[in-house]
Amino acid sequence: MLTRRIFVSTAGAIVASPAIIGRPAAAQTTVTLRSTDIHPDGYPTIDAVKFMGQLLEQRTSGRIKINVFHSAQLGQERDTIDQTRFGVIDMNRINMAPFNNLIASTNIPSLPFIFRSVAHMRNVMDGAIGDSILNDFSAHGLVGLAFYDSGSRSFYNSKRPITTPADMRGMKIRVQQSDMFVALVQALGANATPMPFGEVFTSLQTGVIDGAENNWPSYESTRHFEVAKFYSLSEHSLSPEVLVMSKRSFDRFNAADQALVRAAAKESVAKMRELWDAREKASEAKVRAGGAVINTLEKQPFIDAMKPVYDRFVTDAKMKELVARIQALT
Ligand code: BDP
Repeated sequence: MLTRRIFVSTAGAIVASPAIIGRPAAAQTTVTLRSTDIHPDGYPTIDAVKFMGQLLEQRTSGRIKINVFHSAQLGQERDTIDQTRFGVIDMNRINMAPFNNLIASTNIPSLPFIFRSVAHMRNVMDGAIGDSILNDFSAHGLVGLAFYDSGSRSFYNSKRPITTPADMRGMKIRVQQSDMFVALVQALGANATPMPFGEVFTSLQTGVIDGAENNWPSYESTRHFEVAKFYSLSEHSLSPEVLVMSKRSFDRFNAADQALVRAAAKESVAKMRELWDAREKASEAKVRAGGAVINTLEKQPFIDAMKPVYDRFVTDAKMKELVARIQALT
C-alpha cells in the first residue's frame, strides 16, 4: 500500500493530501513501501531490501522509503503472493518456488542440478535469461525487480545420513508449495509434504515429517538443525530468491521514480551477495558447532533419479530453449 499522506484518486493517480495542497506535490509526497519477508531480522534478504530502501531514501531526499516486515508478519510466502498482486503489500522478497505453479518459467532456475556452480547461476540470472524470467511476472500483476542468491539447497532429516537416493525411500520430506519440488522429492522415492516454512520446525519436532531441504542459513536461522541433525550435501537446487513489486504500487510512480526503484533494486544485489557469502560461512560453522552431522555424497545417482522432473516440467519450446541456453552458458 502506498500509504502516508497520499490519497489515491479513483483513477489510481497519486494526489497530494489537503495538508500539502498549494505546495508542489512531487516534492512533498512521502511514500513508504511495505515489503514482506518470512526471514528474521538480520537475515541477508532483509538487510538487502533495507539497503535498497536507504538508497531510495537518499536519492529522493526521503520521498520514497521501504519498511521491511520480517519474520512472516504479513503472512507465509504463498499467502503473500495474491496480496502483492492486489497491492495490499507493495514489495515481496520471496523464493522462486512458490511461483512455480503460477509462472511456468520460474520453474527453470529451481530445477534440480540446472546450475553447475554459484558463478554459473549468477551469470544466468544477471543476464538475458534472468531478465526474460523477470518480465514474465508482469502478466501476473507483478514487476520483477531483481534476483537474490539463495545458496544451494540440501536434504536434512532426523533419521540418518543420506548418501544414495535409496536412503530416502519412504521418508517424509517437507517441500515448498511447488509441484516441481513435490516431483523432485518423489523422484527419489520419498514422500513429499508441501507446507509453509513457518510450520516446519514443529513438524520436524513432532515427527509429522522426517526431513526437509534448505540452504545453510535457513537450516541455521530456523534451528531446524536442532531437530533434524543429519545434513547431507546433495546441493540439488539453487532456486534463487526474487524481489517483486506489486504492479499497482509500481504504476503509481512516475517514470523517473520507477527507474529509481529498478536501479536501487539491482544495486542491492551486490550488497546481498556480500552479506550472503559471509552468512553462509557463519551458518555452516554454527550448525557444525551445534551438533549437526554433515556428509557429502556422490551426486550422479541423484542427478539420474531426478531426470524425469525435466521431462515433466520442461515441456514447451520456450522452456526447452531456456534450459538449453542455460546449459550452454559458462
Ligand atoms: C529459504 C528461502 C525462503 C523459502 C524457504 C522455504 O529463502 O524464501 O521460503 O527457503 O523453504 O531458503 O520455504
